[in-house]
Amino acid sequence: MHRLFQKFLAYERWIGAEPVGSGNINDTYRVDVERGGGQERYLLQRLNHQVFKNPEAVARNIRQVANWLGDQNEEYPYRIARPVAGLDGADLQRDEAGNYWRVFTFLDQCYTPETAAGPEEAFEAAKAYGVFLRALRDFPVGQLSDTIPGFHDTDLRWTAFEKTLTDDPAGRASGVQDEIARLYAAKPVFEEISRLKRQQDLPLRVTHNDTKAGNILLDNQTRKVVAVIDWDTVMPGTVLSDFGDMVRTFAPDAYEDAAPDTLGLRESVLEALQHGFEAATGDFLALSEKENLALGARWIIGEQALRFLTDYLAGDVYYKIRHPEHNLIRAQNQLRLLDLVSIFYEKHRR
Ligand code: GN1
Ligand code: MG
Repeated sequence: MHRLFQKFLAYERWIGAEPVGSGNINDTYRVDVERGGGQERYLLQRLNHQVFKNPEAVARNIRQVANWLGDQNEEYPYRIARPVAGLDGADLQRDEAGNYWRVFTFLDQCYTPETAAGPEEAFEAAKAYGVFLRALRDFPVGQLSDTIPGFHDTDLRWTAFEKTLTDDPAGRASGVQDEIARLYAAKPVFEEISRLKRQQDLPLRVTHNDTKAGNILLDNQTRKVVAVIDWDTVMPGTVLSDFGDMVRTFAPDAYEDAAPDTLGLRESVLEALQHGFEAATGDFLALSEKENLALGARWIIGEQALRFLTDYLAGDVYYKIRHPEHNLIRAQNQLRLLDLVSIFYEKHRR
């Protein structure tokens, strides 16, 4: 690994590399080196080029967004994990096997709130994701590439699911009939999103598209937001999915791969997310966006169930798994969460 890192920076001594984070796609390491007489820490990451089929587009997007946010001063008060260019000037460097690697500055003394977040942290995190959207609201959206084409295209996701179901390459379809039925029961949510998009009721904005709890860094001491990280999917989209992914990952009382039957919804956290998000975005979002945040939450939870179940049926080709039923448990967990969130919004109709 040190040979690879040498393509990015000249240093005196390699101290070591440790895997960090809980990403399902890329491989991430913390690297310590001695450089210029002191110890320095970086983030080294292999970008999964099966998932991100155009790695250069990802790197270009991230550069542009980092430059833009870096220029925003108090409009964007958070730290930026900046891409570190290689010695040849390119952000991406290849290894012998053809993998793509990149380096970012490391943000130290932080933690991700994942399931431990209380309402205060959830409020801060939702505000930060909102400030991120706000600071990018005038960014020329056409300058960003779709790093994963059709990433939140609900029609495309359903087509992929139904094709995998028909092909049944792993012979798993007969065992998941209940989950399939539950997904079909949620289809009206997806259709409503499709309809809003078709009618162009949702402005196309620069969105983050992976606003999970694990992509917020909080300060170990102050518990305030230090940074919004993982910009691989920052691209044109709708804010509904950014709100939705927050609800999906902050509001449940356990991880997305926890046993579904004991999963609970933390209503105070969900409400804090709503308030935090509105505090940052209330002055620029369109009414069609504000009115459909709850729909966004149900959509993204349903979509995630669909994606996990598709991957289970496909034989686990997309997400990293730790055991054969991992994707199935994840799908069941998301289906259960969808029920809980739908009941919540039914109760608290605005
Ligand atoms: C993946 O790798 P990570 O954790 O950043 C996925 C997200 C999913 C998430 C589910 C590019 O994100 O869309 O919501 O797993 N990223 C991609 O945990 O597919
Ligand atoms: Mg990600």
